Amino acid sequence: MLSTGKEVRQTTPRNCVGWTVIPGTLELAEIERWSGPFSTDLRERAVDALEEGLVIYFPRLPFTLEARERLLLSPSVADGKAKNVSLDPASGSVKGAAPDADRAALQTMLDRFASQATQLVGELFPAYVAGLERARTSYRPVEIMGRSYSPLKDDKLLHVDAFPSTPTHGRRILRLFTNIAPAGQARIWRVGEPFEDFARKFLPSLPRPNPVSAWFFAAVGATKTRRSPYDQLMLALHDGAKRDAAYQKGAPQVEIGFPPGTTWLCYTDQVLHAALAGQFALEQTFHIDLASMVDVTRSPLRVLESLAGRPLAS
Ligand SMILES: O=C(O)CCC(=O)C(=O)O
Ligand SMILES: [Fe+2]
Repeated sequence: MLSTGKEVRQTTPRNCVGWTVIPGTLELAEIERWSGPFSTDLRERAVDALEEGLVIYFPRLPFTLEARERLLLSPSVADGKAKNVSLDPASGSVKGAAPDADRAALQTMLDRFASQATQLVGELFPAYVAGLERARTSYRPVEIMGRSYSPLKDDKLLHVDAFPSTPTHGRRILRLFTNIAPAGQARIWRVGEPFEDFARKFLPSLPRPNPVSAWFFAAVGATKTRRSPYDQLMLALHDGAKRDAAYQKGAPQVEIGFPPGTTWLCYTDQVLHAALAGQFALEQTFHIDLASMVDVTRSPLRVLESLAGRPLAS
C-alpha cells in the first residue's frame, strides 16, 4: 500500500471516486473511529505517506451531525462575505456566520469536529503531539463549482497553501477535511505532482526574497510576523502556480472524488491541490513544528533550501 509519491508524474487526469487508491497520491486508512489506539503498522505507514506528500484517505470515517446541526446544511448559514464559517481556537468565537444563523449550533459542531480531528491526529501521529497546534476550524457550506474569484484567491486552481498575513517560517500546515454533504455529492479535488518537481520548475523564475518588503509588511501590520525568505518563496510558488494557465492545464494531476461520509488529510503546504466542486465540508487546520517531523528533509523548507543552496528561515 505504501507508495513513493513519484508515480503521479506519469499519471494523466482520471477519475477516482470512492475506494480506488491512486498510487503515489492517496494512502488508504480504513479506520472507522476518530480515536485509537491504532496499530504501529498503521501509524508508521500513515506518517511516512503524509511526510512523502500523499493524501491520507479515510473512506469509512464520517462525522455524524446531531439533529440540530443538520439544520445547518444550507449555504444561508454563511454571511456571504467570507467563503467559510470559522471557529477561532483562541477566542472560541465563530466568524463568517449569517446574522440569523444558529451560532450556538455552529459553535458546538465546529468544536466537536475540532476535538475529534485533534484526537485522530494526535493518536495517528504521536510524534507530532509535542509540536502540534490546533488552528482554525472551518465549515464550508457553499458550493465550490460556479464560484468566481480572482486567480490568486481561486482554490479551484492547483496550489500549495501559503497565507499572505500568516508567515510560518517553515512550520507545517496540516489540514483535515470531512465531507458532510447529506446527499451523494462528492467533493472533487485535483492533486498535482510532488513538491520538489513543482518547485524545480518555478524556482528559477521567482523573484528573489526581499528583506525590505518583509520588514515593511510587518511594520504596517499586514503580516503577523516578518516573512522569512521561505514565506516569500512559498507565496510566490502559490501565486506562480495559480497564474500559470499552461501549468494548470498541462501539469501532471489526478482528479479524486471524496464522497459524503469520508475524511482525508494532507500537508497542504506540500501537496499541490485544487478543490473543483462540492458543498458541505468541515476542515481543521493544524500547525506542526518542523522538529516534530520524522523526516524533516521532506519538508518544503528543507526541499527549497536544498534547491536554493542556502538557509531560508532562521
Ligand atoms: O475546500 C476545499 O476542499 C479545499 C480548498 C483549499 O484549497 C484550501 O482551503 O486551502
Ligand atoms: Fe488550499
